[in-house]
Amino acid sequence: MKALFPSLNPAFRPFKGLAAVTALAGCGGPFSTLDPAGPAAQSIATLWWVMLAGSVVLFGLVMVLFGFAFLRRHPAGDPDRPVGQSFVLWGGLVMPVAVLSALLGYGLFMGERLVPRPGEGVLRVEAHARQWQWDFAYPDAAGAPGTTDILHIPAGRPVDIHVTSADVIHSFWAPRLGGKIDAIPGHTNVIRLFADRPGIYHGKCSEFCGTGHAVMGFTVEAHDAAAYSARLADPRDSSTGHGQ
Ligand SMILES: [Cu+2]
Repeated sequence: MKALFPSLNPAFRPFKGLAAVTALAGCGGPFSTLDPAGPAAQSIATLWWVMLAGSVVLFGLVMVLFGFAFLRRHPAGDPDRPVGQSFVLWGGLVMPVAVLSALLGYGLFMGERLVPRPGEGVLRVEAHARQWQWDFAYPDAAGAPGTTDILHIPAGRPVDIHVTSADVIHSFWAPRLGGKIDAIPGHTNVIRLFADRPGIYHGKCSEFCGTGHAVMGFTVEAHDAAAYSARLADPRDSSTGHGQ
């Protein structure tokens, strides 16, 4: 940094560390998409890294061409002849179309893999959003009481969350376990979660839904198979973890 910015005012030096911390703050923590705990979240993290690499490559190529445009001179003896038509064609059209098409194709391929499709062993859970909490129901576990703001899932097994809302639009998001999906009144959307290991994971409403939006969080508890059945059978689990 010192070689790049030799004249940096000493008054601004403390902010270099602050800028680095700010830039890296989103890379960790319980809501980090870059710390996946299952295959769906892993696909999203991989897609993010590929998109970042693609954008860095494209930015680098544009900067090279930008510098090249400054250094290039008019052909000798013909100052009126337009310069760089092929340069504009290849650098301004062909290159970005090729790079962006590759990224688009990869994004569509990865997005297709995240679509929940009927399959063996997929568990169904219902998530009902309302201002400002999440109610979960377990229709595949007969007699299991519902839970509020705590979602129980088995680890090592795909779980389809059928998401809807009782009032306004919310959005269901457990970043370490999968993507996000809107909770829409009168409509049900489905998203598939998968936790590799038992553990505690965190989720949030990710669509502004009113004054309580900031505390509209939930916890996902992933259990091994035996513990999952035991937890759902225990009525004391219908507890409230509102605001977590
Ligand atoms: Cu919200």
